[in-house]
Amino acid sequence: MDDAIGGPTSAPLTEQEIAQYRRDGWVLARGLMGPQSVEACRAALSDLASGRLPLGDTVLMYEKGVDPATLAPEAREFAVRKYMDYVPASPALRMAAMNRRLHDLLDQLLGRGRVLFQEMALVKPPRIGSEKPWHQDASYFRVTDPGLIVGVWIALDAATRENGCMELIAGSHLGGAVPHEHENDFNRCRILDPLVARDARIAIEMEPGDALIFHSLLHHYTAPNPSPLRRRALQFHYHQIGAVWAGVPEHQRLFHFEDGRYAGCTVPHEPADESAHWYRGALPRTVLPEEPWD
Ligand SMILES: O=C(O)CCC(=O)C(=O)O
Repeated sequence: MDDAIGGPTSAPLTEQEIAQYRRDGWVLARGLMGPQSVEACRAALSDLASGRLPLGDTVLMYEKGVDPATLAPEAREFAVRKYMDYVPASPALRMAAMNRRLHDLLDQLLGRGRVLFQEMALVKPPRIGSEKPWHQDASYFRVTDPGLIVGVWIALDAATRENGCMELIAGSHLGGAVPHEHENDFNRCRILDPLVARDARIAIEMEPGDALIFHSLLHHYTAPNPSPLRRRALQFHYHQIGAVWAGVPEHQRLFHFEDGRYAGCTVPHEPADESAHWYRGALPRTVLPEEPWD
């Protein structure tokens, strides 16, 4: 792929790649994590799901309709959709978030000094992995300047069209914040259908250890996983130091319908049961870069 940085490497981004991030809202860092680190992250996720590693503050969310109490510990990782707040649970997962190679690239794009404020592992299980509708990540964060936020999505398995790789619309971040509708189902929220330029979508197929770096206003989506293949990924969100976190009124200035009503994803748009949504603000994890293991 032309947009690849190429090989397991600590090479800096080229001027073309920096320009691509500004113009298209994304850039791909091939081989950001080596095989040993990838394997250690996979093992840590598996250990968290099965109980071999204490969960601590880590939260597991399962695919809809799954009752984890009915599953043997070893089977749980094949029904989990999402892990949250896992960085302190394992040195491998912390390393992935603090990887010096990654932060050198982010320094080039955004300048120095940032905070890890959200960490998720998105593990679309074989056959039952559900879709993530088209959205802008900034719709989930009550920040006033989405340009100070960057998302990093790291493949732990090969991510392909078959098992639900990332799809995106290059340049869509330049259109600013667009209204989202809340499904009043747990944190499911989507860009209003006519505003998604589906014909221009591109699928970003990735190998384990590759990282997609993307702007928080980029329109993106992942399809369901009907295949027998796993599709595990780590996703980190960082904000630059000084980014302002605010309330719903400030977020509403960015995300609103034509009539001014709130159209972000941090509260449901209709009255909904407590269990249907969760806004938990930002984690305060200062980035202290660490040398990658491989
Ligand atoms: O990995 C996925 O399936 C979805 C990732 C994503 O776009 C998100 O959680 O914001």
